[in-house]
Amino acid sequence: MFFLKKIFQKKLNVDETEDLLFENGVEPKFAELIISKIKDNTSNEEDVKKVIKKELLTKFAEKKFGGFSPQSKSLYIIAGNNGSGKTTFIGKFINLFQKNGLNPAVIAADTFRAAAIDQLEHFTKKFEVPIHKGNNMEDPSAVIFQGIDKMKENDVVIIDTSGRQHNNKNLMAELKKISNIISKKSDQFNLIQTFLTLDANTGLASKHIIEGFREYITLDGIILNKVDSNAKYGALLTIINDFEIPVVFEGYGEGMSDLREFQFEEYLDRLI
Ligand SMILES: Nc1nc2c(ncn2[C@@H]2O[C@H](COP(=O)(O)OP(=O)(O)OP(=O)(O)O)[C@@H](O)[C@H]2O)c(=O)[nH]1
Ligand SMILES: [Mg+2]
Repeated sequence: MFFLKKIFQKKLNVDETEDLLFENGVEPKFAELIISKIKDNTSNEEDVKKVIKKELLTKFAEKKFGGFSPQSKSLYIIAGNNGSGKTTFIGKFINLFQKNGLNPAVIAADTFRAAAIDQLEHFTKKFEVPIHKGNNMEDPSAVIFQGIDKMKENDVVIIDTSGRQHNNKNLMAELKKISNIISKKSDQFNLIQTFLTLDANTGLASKHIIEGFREYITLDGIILNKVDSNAKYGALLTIINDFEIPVVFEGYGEGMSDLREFQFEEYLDRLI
């Protein structure tokens, strides 16, 4: 992050600049674009920043970002790789809905690990929101089906799913089943969305994760977590470029307020 400052302060040459950009998750084609702008405007860091920002803002002008508006009768499925920050995001998400005067409820569809439910319950107790949980090893779809019926009084239903690798066919099929079950309840909701959580440290490998999940379910938004701890923030340029899935939120810490709606220009300000 803030790579231009490093390039100017340390007076990096082209090779060193390239290395720095790659370490930040910037893929070669964007690194080339950035380096060409640095070469054209060697004198002033602020000017270079403006030129690069302008170029990227123009390039991504058609893309959709953020666009989140809390509303009643909505359901969110939170899916993603192991440890990508699903459950923590749900804590932050509950907080956000409550701040907007809505009363969310949670379904714990991760029935594989008791610890996963404990972790989620920590948040539901903290915010005093209802949680529906199944028994150990119960079919997550069945848990969700029952949970939705129990939560008719709640404005928002948030579903925590177990971590899964995108190339695990059984677990991905299970996710598809979850998605199908929920579509049977669609008359109860005005909005049903599936968010994919990504760990910012995953960098460009996130492309494969997105592709893997997309093979099985429709993804309505990306949540990029752990941007506070990451050295690969630049990979988001590629994710935005290659997919038509809006990046909706960024998680930037473990605290319940460490969540912001994604804004592309702010992102560029932090990255460059
Ligand atoms: N620094 C930082 N840590 C985070 C962030 N989000 C989550 N974490 C941490 O990352 C670890 C994994 O987060 P979880 O929320 O448990 O991830 P998960 O996707 O639910 O994990 P599984 O259910 O095991 O697949 C925890 O130690 C969190 O505290 C973030 O935005 N920044
Ligand atoms: Mg979890």
